[in-house]
Amino acid sequence: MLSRKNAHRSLKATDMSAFENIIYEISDGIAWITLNRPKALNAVNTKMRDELYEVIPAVKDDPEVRAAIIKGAGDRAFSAGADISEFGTAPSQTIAREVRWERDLWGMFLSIQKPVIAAIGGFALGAGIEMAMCCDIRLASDNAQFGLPEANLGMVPTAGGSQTMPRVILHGHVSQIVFTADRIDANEALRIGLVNQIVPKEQLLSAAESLARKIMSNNPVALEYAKAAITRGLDLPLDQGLEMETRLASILNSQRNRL
Ligand code: CO8
Repeated sequence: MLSRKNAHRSLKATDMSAFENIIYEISDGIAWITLNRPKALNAVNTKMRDELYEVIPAVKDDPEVRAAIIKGAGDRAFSAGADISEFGTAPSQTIAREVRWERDLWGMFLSIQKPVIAAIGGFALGAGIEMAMCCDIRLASDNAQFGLPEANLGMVPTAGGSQTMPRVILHGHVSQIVFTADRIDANEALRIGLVNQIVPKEQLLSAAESLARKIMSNNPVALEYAKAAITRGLDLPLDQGLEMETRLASILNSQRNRL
């Protein structure tokens, strides 16, 4: 029997048609991941989390996939965060902790070596914005709203946000967003660097696709190495980061010379 890890490797978009809360499609090299619970503003319930856990390795391992775009179904939300109706339903804190450890969804997201774009239309709250922060580039519709409401719920951000957000925007902005639990609009998100660009909501997906295609016109191995340099380097002192950059560049050069 295939281990769960190896089983991921053989998954294709066609195997995932039975998903309930995710739509996974591949079109000309782009994997489209749609968070698909529009009636609940695409809130992340356990089922969606489990389905994402199946989809992300497929994005990582399928050579047909050159870039990914994640979006929400409908026009109201990217995702309104964790499904609050499930809060308090975990069997016990110990089991919940074990499950979370075994299913390090956010770490898995961050380990995708291909370019990943978040197309954020409407609300991106809690786990929603946290998921978008695991992406490389964030495009927002003009009606997007962002926030980490966890403090309001007596929680700290636990879908990686306390660590990923300070790697995207300045510490002071993170503290204000987390401590106040206030929502910010697309203009403020652009001003503080939380998103790369704002586009009219009806153009969000075409803008995300054009950006993905532009990126995909470049060498995929160079993109992979550049992503490694950018993301891993963030956690290294400058001298070690520069060494890593030199190492990656020379590996890439030697591969090119062998061709
Ligand atoms: N969970 C479950 N259902 C939701 C959620 C949610 N997070 N957000 C909205 N919905 C549902 C509503 O219950 C409503 O359903 P129904 O029509 O059946 O009543 C429907 O979506 C539409 O929502 P509203 O009627 O409330 O729409 P409004 O426009 O009035 O308000 C808001 C939109 C402001 C987004 C509001 O719905 C809201 O505040 N939602 C809750 C946001 C929230 O607190 N999210 C949780 C953040 S905490 C978090 O994500 C922790 C992450 C921890 C890691 C978990 C890993 C999986």
